[in-house]
Amino acid sequence: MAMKVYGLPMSTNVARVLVCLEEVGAQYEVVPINFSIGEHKNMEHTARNPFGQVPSFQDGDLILFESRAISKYILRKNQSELVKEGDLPDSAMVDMWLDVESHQFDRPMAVIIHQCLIIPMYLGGENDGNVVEENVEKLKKTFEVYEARLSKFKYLAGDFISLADLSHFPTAYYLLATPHASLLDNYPHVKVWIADILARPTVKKVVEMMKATA
Ligand code: GS8
Repeated sequence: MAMKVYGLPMSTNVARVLVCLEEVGAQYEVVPINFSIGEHKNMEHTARNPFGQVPSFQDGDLILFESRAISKYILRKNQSELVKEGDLPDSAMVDMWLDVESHQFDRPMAVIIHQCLIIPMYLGGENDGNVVEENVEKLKKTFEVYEARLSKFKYLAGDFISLADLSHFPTAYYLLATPHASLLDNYPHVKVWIADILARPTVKKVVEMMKATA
């Protein structure tokens, strides 16, 4: 039975899982969850994700939620090099930078995306400039750390691409659509790194799926 991902590809956390499935060449099915009718909060979906969020994921009897945990499961199941399972220090570096992505990049970016893209495009109304500014400042601090790291190594966990890098792609893709894309001009290594990730064939394929459901 094909693995199932519940949610729309346009959701950053769903796209993160999809790129892992593409990386390992898995057979999978995307089951759309319609936010506009509150499908993510119904009993059927909350049985799969008790937080009423997407993604959720099913592989046979195994049901998971949390996109990074799902991503690791898919990559480990397929012995992907993207998690460096066979090397304890390398795998620890992947885990560490994946946590950095989740806590230091995704948090400010989720607010920036909501304020700069979701509110004007889907909800109507104006964003809160102070909230945007506060989160752009947080993002700059993160980018300073990334710039220093990426001036020494090609990728975050070392000189090898990993889940820690790929995990950034959905949110980095949306950053480029906000008025704050030019921020990257101040961080040349980060800019090259993002371009490199977005040029990866699996990422390009998932970006097309994101566009088709936006
Ligand atoms: C976050 C899931 C999430 O916020 C993960 O899977 O990594 N830490 C979790 N999902 C959003 C869609 S954005 O991709 C969501 O479901 N929002 C609806 C809601 O919170 O009601």
